Amino acid sequence: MLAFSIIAFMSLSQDIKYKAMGLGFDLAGVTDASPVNARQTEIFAQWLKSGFAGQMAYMHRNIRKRLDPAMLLENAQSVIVVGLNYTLPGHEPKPADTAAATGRIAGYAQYEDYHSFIKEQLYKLLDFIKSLAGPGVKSKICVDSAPLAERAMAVRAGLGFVGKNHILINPELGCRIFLGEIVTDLKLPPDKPIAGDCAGCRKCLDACPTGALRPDGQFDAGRCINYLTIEYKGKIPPGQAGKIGDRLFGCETCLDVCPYQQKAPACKNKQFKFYHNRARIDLQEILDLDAEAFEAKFAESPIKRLGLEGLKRNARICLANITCSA
Ligand code: B12
Repeated sequence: MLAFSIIAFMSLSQDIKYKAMGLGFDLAGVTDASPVNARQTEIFAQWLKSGFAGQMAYMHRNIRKRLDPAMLLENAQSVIVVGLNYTLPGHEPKPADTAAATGRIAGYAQYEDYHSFIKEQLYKLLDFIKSLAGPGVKSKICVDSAPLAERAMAVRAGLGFVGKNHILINPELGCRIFLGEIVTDLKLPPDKPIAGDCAGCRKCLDACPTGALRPDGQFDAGRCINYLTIEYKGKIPPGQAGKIGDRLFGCETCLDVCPYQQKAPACKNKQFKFYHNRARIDLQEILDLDAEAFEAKFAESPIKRLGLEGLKRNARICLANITCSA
């Protein structure tokens, strides 16, 4: 009887991971719902204390929840972590065909908004889990916005390791991996972390345009171009605006230069919508948009969250930078 239960427990976990792959995820693993370890708690506390969260006040809230999944869901036992590879289909951002000044769009924003896409797939995975384990299974789905240390969970569940660029890297799939989780009261056998590291490589530190990747290993989000162009509210200080160059929305330099990314396969999920003409956008076109046209153009895109005024602010900075460097 005991042997049977162990086999059922192992096979449920295998079935869940197999189903996750069938739903179009590239990685799936399980960790227990224990808190993050002391070293990671310390990294997080130090990060907040140093002011590296910038204006992201939400990072100061729900700290205990963020570091302990059991506080997100009563009687939580396991965290199922999935990864979606978003390496761009094999093409380089095309230089503009016209003389128009264009701004660069980070790879992730050339796809539809991953939050809604991944959540939808995780709800399907949850339906599948309930069909096997019973409708009473309690769960919480998390994709980015929930207070959960997603990278720490993904490391424990064996999806990859955290690199010097602070990104969870999978040795086969590279850096462009979105994460999503189901925190559940179902007890599942945990997977083991996988081996991997950056060894002596420091390409990301050298390439970061703003020094957000600090030599001491900390990450100063306040300097990161993702933060400045997407999260930061108000006028970007001139010293920092100058370093943004022609990046209209986001930055992935620390991912692009990573040796693991050079051999990464392209995203194979055909349901995850990719906009082939979005690597660069005409800056004047952005400045001419009204609210209705903005809504229509970016309805399903992560760019929508920034809002029209934020995007226009970035477009003006890019234009000024392009003019200065011409
Ligand atoms: C706030 C935030 C940001 C901020 C701050 C980024 C940062 N590095 O902290 C800004 C706006 C700048 C940002 C940018 C980006 N983000 Co972001 N972001 C988050 C968010 C909401 C919280 C991250 C956080 O807790 N930061 C605080 C620091 C201290 O935590 P941390 O770096 O994750 O470190 C933890 C562990 O990794 C571990 N740890 C830290 N360092 C080390 C080192 C070693 C050696 C080890 C073993 C462990 C370890 O301990 C820490 C405490 O648990 C998460 C979603 C979530 N809920 O987790 C997404 C998330 C981290 N972001 C993500 C992405 C994709 C990006 C961008 C690539 C955006 C883009 N252009 O595509 C950039 C990458 C910038 C970068 N190099 O990190 C993904 C990362 C996926 C991945 N493969 O790692 C996440 C997980 C969202 C998701 N669901 O997919 N982001």
